[in-house]
Formats: sequence, C-alpha cells, structure tokens
Amino acid sequence: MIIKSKNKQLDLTTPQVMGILNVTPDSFSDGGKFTTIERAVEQAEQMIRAGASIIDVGGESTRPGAPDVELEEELQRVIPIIQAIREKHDVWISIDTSKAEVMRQAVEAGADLINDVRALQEPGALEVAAQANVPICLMHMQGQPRTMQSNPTYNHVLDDIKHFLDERITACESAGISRDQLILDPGFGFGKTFPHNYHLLANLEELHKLGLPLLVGMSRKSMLFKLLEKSPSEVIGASIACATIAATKGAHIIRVHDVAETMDAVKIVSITAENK
Ligand code: 9MG
Repeated sequence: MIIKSKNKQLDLTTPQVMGILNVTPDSFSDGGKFTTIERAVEQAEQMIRAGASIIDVGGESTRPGAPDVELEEELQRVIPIIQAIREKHDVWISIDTSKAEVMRQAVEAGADLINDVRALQEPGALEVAAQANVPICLMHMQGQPRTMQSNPTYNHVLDDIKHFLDERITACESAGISRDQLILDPGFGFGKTFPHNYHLLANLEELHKLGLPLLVGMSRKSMLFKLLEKSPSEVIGASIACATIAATKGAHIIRVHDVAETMDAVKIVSITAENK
C-alpha cells in the first residue's frame, strides 16, 4: 500500500513510524517541555534522525479528562511549528486536530496528512478535508476525551468499531473524499477498558477486512502504565512490545513517543517477515 500527498508518497509495505510532537502545555508524557518553536523543531529533528517518516503535530491534548482548547490557542500552538519544520525538512507532517479551521491552515502551512481522533465529525471537517486533498486518518473514539473513560460499553467492541469506521468511510466518500486517501485507526484507549483494548490488539488483523491502511497508537498509554502500575515514562518497553505486536499483525503506521526504539523493533519484524 502507498499513500500520496501533494508531491510525495509513502510506501507502507513495511510499517512506518509516526513520531508524536505534542505542543500542549498539559502534554501527559513530556510534561509540556516542547512548547517553544525551537524546542519543538529540535524534537522533530531528533525523531527524523531516529527514522520517523511522519511527525504528528498536535495542539489539543486528547488524554482522558483533558480540557477543550479554543481555536485561536490551538492555531497559535501548531501553525508556527508546522511552518518551521516544513522550512527545514521534507518529512511528512501530520496535523492532529478535529477542528476544520486548524486542518485548513495546517495543510496550507505544510501539513501532508490530517489525523483526526473524531473522524471528521466536527462541523466543517468533512468539507475542509475534501478540499485539502491529503490523506486522512479516521480514528474511532467512544465519547469525548473529558468523559470517555467513565463507562465505555460495546455490544461487540471489534464489530462496533468496524461498523463505525465503515460509516465514516461512506461519509467521506459522499463528501468527495476518495477511499484511497483514508487510513483507519481503532483508537486504543479512546473510550475503551483494558479488556476492550487488549481484545482489539489481539484481533487487530480483523481490521484489514476494511481494505485500508491501519494506524495504531498505544505508546505510553494508560492501557500500559495503569496495568503495570507505573508512570507513562516507565512503560517504554511495554510500548515497544505493543508496537511489535501491531507490526506483526500488519499495522502500517505506528504512532509513538520513542521513535528510535520502535524503529529497531519494526526493523526486526520486517526482516523476520522477509525471511519467512
Ligand atoms: C492524537 N492521538 C492520540 N492517540 C492517538 C491514536 O491512538 N491514534 C491516532 N490516530 N491519534 C492519536
């Protein structure tokens, strides 16, 4: 599989690593360290050197309980950073947002991909994404970040997610977005209990039935650190284990904090697959 954006393309034959660049003061994993442009670019460069093919820039924290961010605030956080990375690097830049105006300005500033945890359900998002003509990651989330972990329930978690993603694919196509621009994500940790998350991981290959590239993100999430009774920064090994399982099950893009360590794991998975 290949995704194309603007004048570039990304081969997904082997799993690609997406590095997380949180530019929120309340970021759960880096303590909000990278809020200035220079430090954000430095962090992006470190991830590029380590092998990330996509940098995911986000200005709204989506961790459980996180507050909403005003449009102007989100724009001020992400647009200068996208411009600064784009000036110096050809790397794929992804904008992690649900707001139509942030999507529009981010793509204009140089973003190549839209990563929307709300799967283009916010007002105007479908229309802006169709105009932007870049790949879009549609993620499943039950509820909203503020409340999503209170009591998530499903008839059957995997079927419900497949059904949701299928409906969003149809909505995108109706809005004029081509199916081959879409990437799907089950949304680990977004309105899901431990059993939901681990059932999804154990059966990840089921999502290939939708016929589109799969993106997954489990890095430093509570499905790891709460289970292991550790802090987010103490679950790098567990994050790599999840990335390895996902890569083995055919995930195409893996969204992580720890790019170098994940790259090593993905390379081992790829070389093992080549020697089958
Ligand atoms: C922004 N964000 C946080 N976690 C994520 C995940 O698992 N997938 C995607 N696509 N985005 C995420």
